[in-house]
Amino acid sequence: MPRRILLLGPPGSGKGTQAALISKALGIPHISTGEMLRDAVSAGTELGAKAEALMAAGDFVPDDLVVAIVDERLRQDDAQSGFLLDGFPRNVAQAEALGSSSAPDIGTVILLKVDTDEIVKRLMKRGAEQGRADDNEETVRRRLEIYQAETAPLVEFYGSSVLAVDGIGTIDDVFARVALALSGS
Ligand code: B4P
Repeated sequence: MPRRILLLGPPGSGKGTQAALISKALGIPHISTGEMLRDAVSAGTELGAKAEALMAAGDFVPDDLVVAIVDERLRQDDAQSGFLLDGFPRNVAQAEALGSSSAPDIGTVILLKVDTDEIVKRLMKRGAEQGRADDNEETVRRRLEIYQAETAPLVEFYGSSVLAVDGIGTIDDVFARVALALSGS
C-alpha cells in the first residue's frame, strides 16, 4: 500500500475528515495546510497575520509561505516513512515545488468527488456549528471558483496516479471506498 498519499477535492468534500481516518489506519502523519494555517492564525504568528484575511475571504495564502511550511514539516522524522497531504498542493506551482522537494514521490492521489449543492450544505452546517470565518455562502462560492480554476488542473497534472472516489454517503461509506482504492493501488 502506498505511503505517500495526497488527498484532492473541493472544499467541503471531506478531505480533512477522511485524512484523519486514513492517517490512523496507515500510521502515517496527516499534514493539513489548512490546519497549520489556522493554528498560525490562532497563535498570532507572523504567518498567521499574513494568512488571516486571505483565508477569511476564501483566497489562497501565497505559495511561497505554504510551500515553506510544508517543506519544513516534511523534513520532520515522522514523515520519513510516509505521509498524507491534505489540502496541499492547491495549484500547479505548489505541485511543482513538492516535486522538487526532499520528498517528491507521491504514490497515490485520492480525488474525493462531491457536487456543489452537497458542498454548500455541509459547509453551511459547519459554519453554523463551529463558526469558521470562511464557511459562509459567499466565501464558499469563491472557494469553489478558485478550486475549479487553480486546483482542478492537478487531476491532469497527476494523471494516472489519481484515483477518483465518490465522496457522497456516510463518512464510513466514503472511508470504505477510499480504503478499497488504496488497497488496489
Ligand atoms: P482547508 O482547511 O483545506 O479547508 P477545506 O478545503 O474547506 O477542506 P476541509 O478539510 O476543511 O473540509 P472537509 O472536506 O474535511 O483550507 C482552508 C483555507 O486555508 C483555504 O481556503 C485557503 O485559504 C487556505 N489554504 C489551505 N491550504 C492551502 C494551500 N495549499 N495553499 C494556499 N492556501 C491554502 O469537511 C467539510 C465538512 O463536511 C465538515 O464539517 C465535515 O464534518 C463534513 N463532512 C465530511 N465528510 C462528510 C460526509 N461524508 N457526509 C456529510 N458531511 C461530511
